[in-house]
Amino acid sequence: MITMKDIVREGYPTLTESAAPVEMPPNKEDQETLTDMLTFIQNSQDPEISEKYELRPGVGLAAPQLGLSKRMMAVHFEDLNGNSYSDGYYNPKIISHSVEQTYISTGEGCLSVDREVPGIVPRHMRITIKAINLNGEPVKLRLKGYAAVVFQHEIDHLNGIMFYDHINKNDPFKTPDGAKPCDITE
Ligand code: NB4
Ligand code: NI
Repeated sequence: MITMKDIVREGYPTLTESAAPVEMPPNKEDQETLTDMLTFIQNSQDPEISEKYELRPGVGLAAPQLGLSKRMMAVHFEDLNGNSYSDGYYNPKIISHSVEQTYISTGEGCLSVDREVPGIVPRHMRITIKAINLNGEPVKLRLKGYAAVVFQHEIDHLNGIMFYDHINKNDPFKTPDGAKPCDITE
């Protein structure tokens, strides 16, 4: 099973490189890795397992965080409307996005970053992605708000981008014009 010792931290080259596409159909090793990544996230949210194995909680993980420069990511979370997302994706691609932006009001963190980096991380409010899911099926997902933010954080890792690269250096808590937070219900 994946534990925190398998997650690389800042300075590890795969975190700032653009990852390579995964050959389709995915081979056994890639299927197992992506399945293990999804299991890690589920374990990290389980009070017993996360305590036993000292796992930091997460809602997503990307293969570059395991030192693997491959375009694979997994997510396991529920958005504010109770929609749950729990799957792995090969070669996810953002095919369109809104001009409107959003952000998590409390900022973002990352399992590969062992420090707090305060500030607003502007994200697209709506994105449409195409990908191959864990079962090998092509999927097209239209995502909004919190779900869109989680997928953007993971897809950024596939392009060597860290959440803090988006924070306004001069005014970290500046909210983008017209942007609304995605984690607070009106
Ligand atoms: C990825 C997220 C950072 C911002 C928002 C959040 C947590 C991560 C990083 C967007 C994506 C990991 C991957 C959480 C968390 C809420 C849901 C359910 C019950 C605890 C869990 C806690 F743990 N980020 N951690 N950071 N990343 N919400 N939740 N809760 O997931 O670095 O690239 O279990
Ligand atoms: Ni991250």
